[in-house]
Amino acid sequence: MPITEDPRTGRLTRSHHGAVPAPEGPARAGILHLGLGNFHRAHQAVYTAAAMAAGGGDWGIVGVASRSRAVVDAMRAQDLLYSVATISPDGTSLSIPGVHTDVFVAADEPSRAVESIADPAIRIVTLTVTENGYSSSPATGRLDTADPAIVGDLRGGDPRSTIGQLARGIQKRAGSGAPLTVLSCDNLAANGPHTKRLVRTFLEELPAAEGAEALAFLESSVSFPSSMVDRIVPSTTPALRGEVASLLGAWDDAPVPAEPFTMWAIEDDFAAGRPAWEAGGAVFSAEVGRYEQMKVRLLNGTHSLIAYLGALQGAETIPEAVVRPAIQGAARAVLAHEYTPSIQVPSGVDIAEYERQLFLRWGNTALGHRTSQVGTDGSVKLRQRIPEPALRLLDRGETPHLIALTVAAYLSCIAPRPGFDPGPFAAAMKDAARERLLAVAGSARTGADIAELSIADLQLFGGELADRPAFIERVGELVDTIAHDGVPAAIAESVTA
Ligand code: CS2
Repeated sequence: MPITEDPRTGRLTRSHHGAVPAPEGPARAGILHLGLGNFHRAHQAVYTAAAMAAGGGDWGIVGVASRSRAVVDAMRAQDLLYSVATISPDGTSLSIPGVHTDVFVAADEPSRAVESIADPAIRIVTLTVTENGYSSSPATGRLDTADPAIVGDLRGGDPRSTIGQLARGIQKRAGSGAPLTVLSCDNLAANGPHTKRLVRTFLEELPAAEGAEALAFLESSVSFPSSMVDRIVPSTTPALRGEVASLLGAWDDAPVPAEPFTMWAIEDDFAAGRPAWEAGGAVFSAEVGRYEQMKVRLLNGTHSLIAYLGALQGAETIPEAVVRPAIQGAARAVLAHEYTPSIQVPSGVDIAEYERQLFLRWGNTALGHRTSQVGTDGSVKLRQRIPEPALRLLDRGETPHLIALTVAAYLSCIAPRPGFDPGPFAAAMKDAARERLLAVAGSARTGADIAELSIADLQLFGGELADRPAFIERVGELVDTIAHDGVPAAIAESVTA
């Protein structure tokens, strides 16, 4: 029987008293957050709660969901509260951040995001809109001015894209001149300058009479610090709601599961103040670029490899995948030979310890992080994770065998050749490029065709890898090995190559 709300205990609200009390919450908002997903609720919200507990300040958060109503409805019915369930094999503990002052769905209140960005009381706009949410072209990394949402937002009216919302909000805010910080918290390299470049291009695309003031204001008064965020946060399941209800003694319709590990490295460049996030353990550093590379390659790049190989081998979750000796061997090899040598380790970080932690984190069986979740949106995620370390080896005349295996496993999951069944967990991966890739796979005779069409013709991993025949050839061979001889053979070939 599904576990549902119990009328005797009722919903989580501000008057909830129990082992985990509901906090009072901030009176005023200073932050607008775009992307009210689980990650934000278990990461920035938790740091903000710690910051306000330690140092006060008007740093309440207005959370904006782009389309999805479920979390907004649940939080509204719960005085804007929800619990974070920190899950390890030793057990689950709950906390209630309680830092939101309002939440809304952008599609339901189409002008509100722009109005809020323009409101001088809002001093920081934070973003977790995923790699997919930046409207940048995978081939060039620049604003995709052919993207229908961007085309519409440039034309006028209430913007739908994140970059359109930011640019139109900044345009409106220029009138008051109140400085603003835009803080990207997505897994993108140099996410601060990247976001700024996209917003600037949007404003430059407007007629000069419309964009000039906003462009001047952007340069003088809006800062875009980079940040590296890290915490494994799966989706919410019905089982989690049941477990939380019994621990909390109240029904929470929108709890978030998260691992115990959490990290946030931020460049300290805030135009209008900031919360004391260091109270929650955030690191303010001039080396955020190094932190980003370390995280996006070592954690995320290897995560993708584990997810695609795991799904192809019938593993539903990351811990089920990484416990398999062959997959674990591939993960260790990609770290040792391809990712770790490509980074500059931030000062004070013990890289051997960081890698040891990665395997403990991936192995967290209680968390049940799904391979299909990590494998989703590979076309945009891999673009961030693989090109630079692959190019570094190719430039030295070496082949990045395990990065090639990552791409081959991805293509085998998303665009299987006719006759190859990648299994249900691969089928559950969502990807905006799936249809285009499937069209390619349908006419492909060999792995080489699929590799050529996706990497060179579609430039799925950027323009530079599109020009590297050695890499494309290796990916093609591995697609064939996976289809003919299976995943273990492809791993064995790549690890010993
Ligand atoms: C994962 C990330 O889904 C994915 O692609 O690699 O969401 C990962 O769990 C987080 O970046 C961890 O901080």
